[in-house]
Amino acid sequence: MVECRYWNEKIETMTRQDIEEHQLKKLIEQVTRCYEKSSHYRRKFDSVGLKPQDIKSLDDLQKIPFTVKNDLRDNYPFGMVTVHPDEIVEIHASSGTTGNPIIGCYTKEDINIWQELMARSIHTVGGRPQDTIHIAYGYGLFTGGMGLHYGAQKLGAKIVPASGGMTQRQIKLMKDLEATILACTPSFAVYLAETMAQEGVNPKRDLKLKRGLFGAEPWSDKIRERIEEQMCIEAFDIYGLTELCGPGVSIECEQHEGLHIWEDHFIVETINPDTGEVLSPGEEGELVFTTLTKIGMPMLRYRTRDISKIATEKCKCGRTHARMLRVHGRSDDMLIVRGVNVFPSQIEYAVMCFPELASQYLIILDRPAALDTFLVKVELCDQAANNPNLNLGVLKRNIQQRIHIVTGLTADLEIVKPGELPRTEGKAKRVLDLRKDKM
Ligand code: DLL
Repeated sequence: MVECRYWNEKIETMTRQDIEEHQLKKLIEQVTRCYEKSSHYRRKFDSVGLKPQDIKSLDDLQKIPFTVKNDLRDNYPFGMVTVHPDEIVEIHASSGTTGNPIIGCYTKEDINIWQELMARSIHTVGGRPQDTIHIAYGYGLFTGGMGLHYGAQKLGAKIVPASGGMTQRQIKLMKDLEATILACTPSFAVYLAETMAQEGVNPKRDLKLKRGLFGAEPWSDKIRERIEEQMCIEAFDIYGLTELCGPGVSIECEQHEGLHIWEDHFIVETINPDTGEVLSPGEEGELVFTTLTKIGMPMLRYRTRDISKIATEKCKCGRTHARMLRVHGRSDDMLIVRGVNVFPSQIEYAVMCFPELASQYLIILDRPAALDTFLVKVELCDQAANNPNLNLGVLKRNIQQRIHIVTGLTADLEIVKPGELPRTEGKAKRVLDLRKDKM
C-alpha cells in the first residue's frame, strides 16, 4: 500500500479559490468575535471608524489596524484574551525580552488545533507513527518543546522529551533509544554535531537519525549543509511564534522551496516595514499574520518583524498553501553598521563558506569614538587547528574579503581556537552590541 504523503490531503491541496472562501468565512467570524469580546480590538476598530460588517472581502483585511508587540505588552497579561479567563488552559511566553513578557494564551480548542497543525507539519517532513522523535527544544514557557510534543503525540510517534541541556547525555539517549528525528534549534544541532565528533560518535554508524526539524531562529543554507553532512540527515526549516501558536505556522516540504503556511488557520501578508504598505506576492517585506481559528488570544494583522517573501503558486509537492521564503532575519535584528544595513545571517553565510572554520561566530559592535567598530570572531575547527600548513594570515584575509563582498563592510576579524566561543542549547546569541549604552 502506498502511504499518503499528506496528513490531510483535502486541506493541503485545496484550490486557491477554496482557500480564500474558507479564509473569508473564518475572518468574518474572527473579526466579529474580537470586536465583541475585546475592548482592545474594539478601541482599535473604533479609532478608524471600522465595524465588523465592513469586512466583506479578503481585501477589506487591509482596513484593519495592525497589531504590534507593544499592544501585547500594554495589555499584559490578559487584556487581549477574548474568552472567559476560565477557558484558558495553557500559557506560553517568548524568550529574552525585558519588561512585560509577550505571552500566548490558549483554550482547549486552541491546543487541539496546535496539535493538529504540528502533526501535519511533522508528517509533511516525512515523520510517521513509527518514528522516535528526540525533542531538544526547551520545554516550559518557550513553545518549542510542547509544540513538537503535542504534534508528535497526535501523530502517534514515540517521544523522547529531552528538552535543552545535558549535551553528552542527549547523544547517548539518541543512540540508545534510536531516535529517527531530531527537533531543536539549528545552533543546538551544530553543538550536538560538534560534541558527537569529540565523543567519537559517528552518526552514520551509531545513530538511526534521518531527519531534523530546526527552527526558532534564522539559519543560513551553509549551516544547513553542515548539519546535514555532519549528522547524515535531511534538515527541514520550521517556523512559528508564540503570539500565533508557537511552531506549526509553516514548515518546509521535501522540495525545500519555502515553508508552507497553513492557510486554513492563518492569513499572511507582507508589508513594507517602514510605511506599512501591503506588498504583492514575491516582494520582500515584513510578515504580517492574522489568526483565523485561535480564540484564546487572537491576532489580527500581527506584525512579526520577520523579513521574508511569499509565493502563492502550487508547490511541486502538490500542496497549494502559500510558501514563505526562509526568514533570514528580523527587521529589529538588522544591524546598522557605519550606515550600512547588515543581517547577522549574511555574516553567517560569509564565514560558513570556509571549511577551516567551526560553525560558531560572534559579531561585536562598539563605538569608542565617532565611528562604529565591527569585529567578527570566528573559530577554527579541530582539523584546521591541527594542520601545521594552515596559513592563518591568508585565511584571515580571505574571510575578510568574503564579508566585504556580502556586506560591503570591512570587518576586523579574530580567529580563535576551537571551543573558545560560547555555545547555546536554545536560541543562539550572535551579536554583542556595545554601542547601545553609548547612543
Ligand atoms: O521560536 C517558536 C518556534 C519554536 C518556532 C520551535 C520553530 C521551532 P518565539 O520564541 O516566540 O517562538 O520566537 C519567534 O523566532 O518571530 C522569528 O523571529 C524567530 N523564528 C522562529 N522560527 C524561525 C525560523 C518560536 N524557522 C521568533 N527561521 C520569530 C527564522 C525564526 N526565524
